[in-house]
This record gives sequence, structure tokens and C-alpha cells, in this order.
Amino acid sequence: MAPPKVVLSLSAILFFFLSSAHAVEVSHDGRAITIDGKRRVLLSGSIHYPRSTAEMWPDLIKKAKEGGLDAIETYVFWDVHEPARRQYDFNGNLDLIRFLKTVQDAGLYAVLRIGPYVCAEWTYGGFPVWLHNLPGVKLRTANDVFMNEMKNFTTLIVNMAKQESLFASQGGPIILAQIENEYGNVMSAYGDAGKAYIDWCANMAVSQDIGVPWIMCQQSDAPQPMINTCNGWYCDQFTPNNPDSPKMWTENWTGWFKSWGGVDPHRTAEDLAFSVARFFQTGGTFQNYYMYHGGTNFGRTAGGPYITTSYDYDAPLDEYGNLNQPKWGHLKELHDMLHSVEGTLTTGNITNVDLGNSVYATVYATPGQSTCFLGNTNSTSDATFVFQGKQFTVPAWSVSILPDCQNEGYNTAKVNVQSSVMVMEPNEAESEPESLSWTWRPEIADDQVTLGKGRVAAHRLVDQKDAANGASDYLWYMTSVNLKDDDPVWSDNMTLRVNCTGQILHAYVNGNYLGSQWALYGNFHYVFEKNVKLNPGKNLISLLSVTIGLQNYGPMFDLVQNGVPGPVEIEGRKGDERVIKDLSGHLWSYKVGLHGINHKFFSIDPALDSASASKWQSKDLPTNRSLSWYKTTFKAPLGTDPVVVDLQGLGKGEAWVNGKSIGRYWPSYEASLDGCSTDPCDYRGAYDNTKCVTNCGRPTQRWYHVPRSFMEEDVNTLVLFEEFGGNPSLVNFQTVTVGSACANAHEKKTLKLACQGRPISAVKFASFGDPQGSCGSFAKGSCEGSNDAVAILQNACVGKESCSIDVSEKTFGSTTCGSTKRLAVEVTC
Ligand SMILES: *[C@@H]1O[C@H](CO)[C@@H](O)[C@H](O)[C@H]1NC(C)=O
Ligand SMILES: *[C@@H]1O[C@H](CO)[C@@H](O)[C@H](O)[C@H]1NC(C)=O
Ligand SMILES: *[C@@H]1O[C@H](CO)[C@@H](O)[C@H](O)[C@H]1NC(C)=O
Ligand SMILES: *[C@@H]1O[C@H](CO)[C@@H](O)[C@H](O)[C@H]1NC(C)=O
Ligand SMILES: *[C@@H]1O[C@H](CO)[C@@H](O)[C@H](O)[C@H]1NC(C)=O
Ligand SMILES: *[C@@H]1O[C@H](CO)[C@@H](O)[C@H](O)[C@H]1NC(C)=O
Ligand SMILES: CC(=O)N[C@H]1CO[C@H](CO)[C@@H](O)[C@@H]1O
Repeated sequence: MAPPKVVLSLSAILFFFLSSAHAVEVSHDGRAITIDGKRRVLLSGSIHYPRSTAEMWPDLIKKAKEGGLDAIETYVFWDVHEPARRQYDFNGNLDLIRFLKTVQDAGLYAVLRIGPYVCAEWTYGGFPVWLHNLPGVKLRTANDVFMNEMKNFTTLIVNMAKQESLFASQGGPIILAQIENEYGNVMSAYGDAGKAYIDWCANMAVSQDIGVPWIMCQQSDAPQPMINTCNGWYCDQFTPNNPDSPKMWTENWTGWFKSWGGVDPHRTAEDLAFSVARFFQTGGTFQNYYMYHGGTNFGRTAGGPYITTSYDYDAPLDEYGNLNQPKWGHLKELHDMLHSVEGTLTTGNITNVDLGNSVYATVYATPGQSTCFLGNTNSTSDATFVFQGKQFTVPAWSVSILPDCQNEGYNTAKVNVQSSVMVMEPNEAESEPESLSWTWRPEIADDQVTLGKGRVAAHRLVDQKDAANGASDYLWYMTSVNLKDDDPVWSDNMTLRVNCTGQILHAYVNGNYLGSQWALYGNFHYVFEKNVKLNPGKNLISLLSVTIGLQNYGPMFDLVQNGVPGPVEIEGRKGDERVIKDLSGHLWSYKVGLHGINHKFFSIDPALDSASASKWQSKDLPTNRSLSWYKTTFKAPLGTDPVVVDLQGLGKGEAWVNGKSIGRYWPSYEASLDGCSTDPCDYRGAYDNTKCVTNCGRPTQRWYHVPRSFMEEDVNTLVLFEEFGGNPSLVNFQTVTVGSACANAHEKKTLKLACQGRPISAVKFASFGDPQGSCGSFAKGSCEGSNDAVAILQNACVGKESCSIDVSEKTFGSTTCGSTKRLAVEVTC
């Protein structure tokens, strides 16, 4: 069907510009985005507001500004804002308007990616599950039911922002907005309806009259006036689909996400800086880090499926909001350099010179100033060459920026800022005992396990999304099977077989636990198969299916099945003879959720708790008992450092602090053994997320962020729902802080050292010359400055929160080293 045609209303857009006193005009051509008449180089970073807390936002945004960003980008997360149709939530860390105002107060711009499909490793890509259950709906295509809902939500968000005058056209911080998201990657699967849908999206967006440009990412056929933008590890080869569209990179992946059972991906500061410098060398004008702060998937917001609760992403700010050094600092220096040459980059004449062996020079020339980029994309060979009469050396896989085309101002492979080693410290709150004291209670599942009682029934197996409507990770599937002595399937060697799509199955037969199984990341279709003893007469089969976030990516991702699609079979064997009985069409009874979750065992509300308080018991604390609830109290660690809870010893479940969910936990799931290397990661060569990984063979995620704002000063409550069985005796609270700081700075730079607000306590190593090794194992080289480097550092830094050192022979004395000298330092915080 043809989507409704919306006529572009230019007069309405003009009205916006004219009617507002502080209106800021945002326009663009093929070379730059122009804001208030100024042609800009724009550096932006993604911070997703629900992945931190409103209390954390000002500090995160301040650090982003100090890191040299111009703008903060966020998606808008439909499912959490509209958890039930036309019932909205914009409280706490869902207060989008407060977030945008915090960005504005810091003097930064905002990029609002409404989507409302967001991908983002967020459950169901940000779609509410009720949307999937609307009669006649088809998601992300030309379908009236879907388009009506998408337009309704988009309009709601736009109107909320307009009401608070948050668009630049109204004097607010929002300079760009996005509709849809990476649709070009999947569009072909939707045929002609896909093309009709994306045209409708463009018209619908334009009809919102926001007075700033709209973008579409990964959409090579984006209809005008949508600006098509690039997402990826590198975007230097990207060209927009219109000569008047500026070259924009909306997602430069600063690292990668982590899955249960997966290793920790890292992207080096050198490679990330290289990708950014190459992007600007090749005419880029807007670049956004995905993520600048990744944060935490609180509650059940993690998608994937199988994405961990931590969404650290190895971003420049770590999960807790600490500077991830040297990444943050190395990029800050790059941003400062790029901003200093904004004029030449956005107006200069461009000349490209191919110097051979994958070395390229680019000159941006204006009458007053020229800026040069020397890019060496050769992944193995450093390049030494003469350019404009001067000799330069550019290390492999790096870019040098010469702000005046004469002197190297920045090279992406030369990291001159400190790296910080983060440590976990024990909770030193006063009178906090050595170990926590626990109470417990069982999950009450008798109705399901021994009686098979549910709420609804059907003669088929249903999809978990259809039954649970997003309300819970848990769904019971229960049926009974009557076996007569002469039933052909009957034998004393029988098997229960269940085809599952995810992601965990616990099976019970006749009230007894039979076994559990779970999927491996990326392969969510598996078959549960166990020998089973059935009785003559009635047998009860109870299956507890558990989802760990819903699919968020791919063509028709919304239709990927969850739970038990079947078949569910029993097989009997007599000698060579096999008889299969298919139970899929039996009468199945269903129960959504678990008793303890439905009855809020995790709540600290006395009204809810008084009814149940008596049932928490301290006697006979069980370990390795499945479906158990544990509860303890603790004191918040002193100070302001971020707090984590170490859930070592537990199996899998969900954790709440003072009634607020800090997310799913699964420390018993160890990361795969493969892929880690003891060698330092080589930043050279094209990056992907399998390169530079750590944490092999260790718990995928052992520490869980407890935001300071979730805690009270006095007594706090931690409740765990343990699904598999575990031992809570090792659980403890810790703070995250800088343990030591290292640097390996080049001559003629100023090195700044800091311990994030704590004084520097000692200098472990310092040598100016050609020091060897890396942080933690530095050693003196063959030459060294004549002054005592350790004493110089001690004088300048010990006892101070930060110190600056001029890295030169002037400070450290003359050396017999050759031309390139470095200062290696390790200080203890
Ligand atoms: C969204 O739909 C509701 C009815 O379900 C309607 O009352 C409301 O006006 C719609 N909002 C917009 C912005 O269209
Ligand atoms: C990299 O440089 C080496 C040595 O200069 C050269 O042999 C090789 O062809 C270069 N590789 C590329 C891809 O340009
Ligand atoms: C830029 O290019 C134009 C057209 O080729 C030329 O007239 C102008 O002189 C150039 N400017 C500089 C600074 O090179
Ligand atoms: C049950 O059947 C399986 C598959 O045919 C066979 O491997 C196994 O030995 C049998 N067990 C018994 C106890 O007969
Ligand atoms: C059950 O799962 C197995 C393994 O994935 C697959 O080969 C088989 O086709 C599935 N059966 C059905 C009916 O989907
Ligand atoms: C915990 O219980 C399961 C199943 O009852 C058993 O397989 C496992 O070995 C037990 N683990 C420990 C550490 O006792
Ligand atoms: C430019 C680029 O790397 N684009 C990639 C963006 O991400 C999708 C999904 O991972 C890839 O298919 C694209 O190639």
C-alpha cells in the first residue's frame, strides 16, 4: 500500500527560525555543518541516558566536554518510555528532557537519534514487546499499524523537546535528529515495502518541523533532505549519497560489546585515533564515538540476546564514569588539534598526494593557513619520505597532523598521556563486618513443578514474546502425558527432547528436576535431550524457559522466536525400534514470571515486605540450590568512588539494591579460553572485535555496578534471585579507583599525571632516554638523562593530585641517546 504523502512545509520551518529569539540556524553543504554562520568540525560522543543515572550525567558530560567533544548523541529508548501502550515513564534515569538540559547546561550540542528502532544491544532494539502483539502489525515496514505507532511516539518525543525549546531552531542544544537506524543494512529483506517505508520515514520526519537537519545512518538511498551517514570501525572510504551532504560518521565504534561467555574486547587508543584522523583527512566533518560512555544495562534492558549487564564498550569513559586512560586523553589531544584547524578543514582547497606504499598526504589550503595530514595506512612499514622539501617519518598505521604543514602537531601512534590501572578496593565503611550475613527463602514453584498449574492454556506451544508480552524473562510451559502400559512409546529407555530457541531451559518431570541447558552466544537454537523415567498413567512435564534479552538486530529480527517453539517429544526405544510421541499439540498450560518476582521479594517497601518478612530465614543457608532468594544488608562504602558488588560464587540470576534492579548476573559463565594473547596488542592493521581481547577463562562478568544514587548512607539491602544455584558467602562490595598511573611520553611534550582526585603517593619508576617494557614492567634502556629522573618526579608529583612535567633534556639532563627520547613513568596512587 502507498504510504501517506506528507508535503514538505518550508514555511513552517521558516516560521520556527523567525519566531524564536535565540534561534540558531543549522545548515550544511558538502564540506561542513554550519552552526550560527560558523563552519564546524564537530566531535560527538554517545552517552545513553538510561545506562547511567541522572546523578551521574553532569559528571559524564563534563568529562566529555573536557575531552574535547562538541556534542552528545543519544538514542531514545521507546520500550522503557512506553512500557504499556500509552502509559509513559520519563522518571529518574529515563528523564530525557533533564538529560538534554544537562547537555545544554554544559554548553554542548545534542544529537537526538529517535529511531525509534535503536539496535544498541538493547532488548528488542528498543521496541516495546506490546508493539509486536498488536493485531495486524508488521514492524519496520510499510504497515499502517506500525507506522501509526512509530509516528505517535516520534511525535511525542519531538513535542516534548519542542515544548522545552530544545531544538537549535528554538535556541536549544539539538542540532541534528535521526529517524530509523541502519535500515539500509536490512532493507532488501523487506522488498518494495521497505523502500516505501523509508520514504514514509523521511516524509514523516520532515513533517515534524524541527528546524534542524535529519539524518539516516547506513542508508545509501536516503531520500532528500535526509543526510545519509556512516557507521563502522572506519569511515574514511565513505561518501554520502548527495554532493550537498556533509561526510558524517554517526557510529565510530570505540570498542565493542560483550556477551555472556564472551571475552572482553578492547580497541587501542592508537587505532581509534588513527580512524578519526583518517576520517578528517579524507573530508569528514562530523564524527561520533559509539560509545563515549557505554555504562550499564540495568534491569532487563540488555538485548542481544546474551549481552552482559556491563556495557563498558572499552569507551573513553569506563562503565562507572572514570577516565579510561590513555584513550580519553589521547583523543582529547586529537580533538584539540582538529578544532585548532577547523577553518582550514572546512574551507580550504584540498589537494591529495599519493606518496606510494599506502602513504597519502592531504593539504587543506586557505589564503592564510595550510594544514597537512600525512597518513600512513601501511600496516607494517613505517614511512620516511620528503614532503614539501622536508623529511618526515610517519609510523605504520598512523596519521600525523601538521597544523601549519611544517611541524608535526599530533601523531595518532604516539601516545603522550598517562594510562591508568584501575583497581578494586574493599569496602572500608565503618563497622562493616568481614562478610555479609544472609537470609534466604525458596522460590515457590510447587504449583508449576508438581501441579502444572498455569494461568492460560492452549493446544500449542507459544512464543515467549506472545505469552509474556515483555513482562518477564521467565515463562513456564507445562503439560501432562498419559501413558498406558500398551502405549507404543512406552519403554524403559525413554528420552525427553525439546527444541529451544532461547536462551535457557530448566526441565522438571513429575516434580523432579531433570536438567538444564543453555544456548551459546550466536547459536540460540539448541535441543535439550535427557533420558527420562516416566510412570504408567499421568506424567507431568514442566519446562521453565528463560530469555536473556530479546534479539535487537537483523532483517525481521522482531520475529525471531523465543522460548520453546518445539517440537517437544518423548522417544521410546526397544532394541532397534524407536517410537516418537510429539507433545507439541497437547494442552499446554502457561505461567508468566516467577512467584518471587511477581510478589516483589526484592522490594524494601515495608507494605510489601511485612507480609513476607517472616519468610526470610537465616537458618540452614543453602548453597548450590536452584531457584533461591538471598538477602543481606550492607553499608555504602565511604567516599565518592564508584561502587561495585563482587558476585563471585553465584550462578545466574538478577540482583536488586534497595529494590532497584542492577541487572542480570551470571558470574558462573566463564569467558571462552580462546583469543587472548600475552603479547601487547598491536594497534597496526584493520581492527575488528576479535583483536585485542582479554579475560579468557575468567567469569564473563564478576563485578556489577551499584550507582551511588541507588544507596542510602546508612543501611542498604541487596537481594539476589539465584536461578542456577550458588554460594553467596564471597559476595562483597568494593570501590573502583586508580591504582597506578603510567606514561611513555615523547620528548617536547608536557606530561600530566593524575590519580583521579587522590594524591600521588610514590614514584615506582622514571627514566628519560630509551626505556624498555610497558606499564608494570618498565626497565631502563641503554641511555638516560644525566639528572635523577625519579627524584625529579618525586619532587613534582608526590603528595599532589596532579602534576605536569616538561619532557625534555632541559628537565632531565643531557643524554647520549639518538633523536627520539621518551620518558617512562610509573606512579602509585
Ligand atoms: C497517540 O495516540 C493516542 C491515541 O492512542 C492519541 O490520543 C494521541 O493524540 C496520539 N498522539 C499523537 C502525537 O499523535
Ligand atoms: C607497505 O610497505 C612495504 C615496504 O615499504 C611495501 O613493500 C608494501 O607493498 C606496502 N603495503 C601496502 C599495502 O602498500
Ligand atoms: C583555491 O582554489 C581556487 C580555484 O582553483 C583558487 O582560485 C584559489 O587560489 C585556491 N586557494 C588557495 C589558498 O590555494
Ligand atoms: C537407551 O538407548 C540408547 C540409544 O539407543 C542407547 O545408547 C542406550 O544404551 C540405551 N540404554 C539402555 C539402558 O538400554
Ligand atoms: C529441532 O532442532 C534441530 C537442531 O537445531 C533441528 O535440526 C531440527 O530441524 C529442529 N526441528 C524442528 C521441527 O524445528
Ligand atoms: C551443584 O548442583 C548441580 C546439580 O544439582 C551439580 O551438578 C553440581 O555439581 C553442583 N555444584 C557444586 C559446586 O556443588
Ligand atoms: C561501514 C561499516 O563498517 N558498516 C558496517 C556497519 O555495521 C553493520 C552491521 O554490523 C555492517 O554490516 C556494516 O558493514
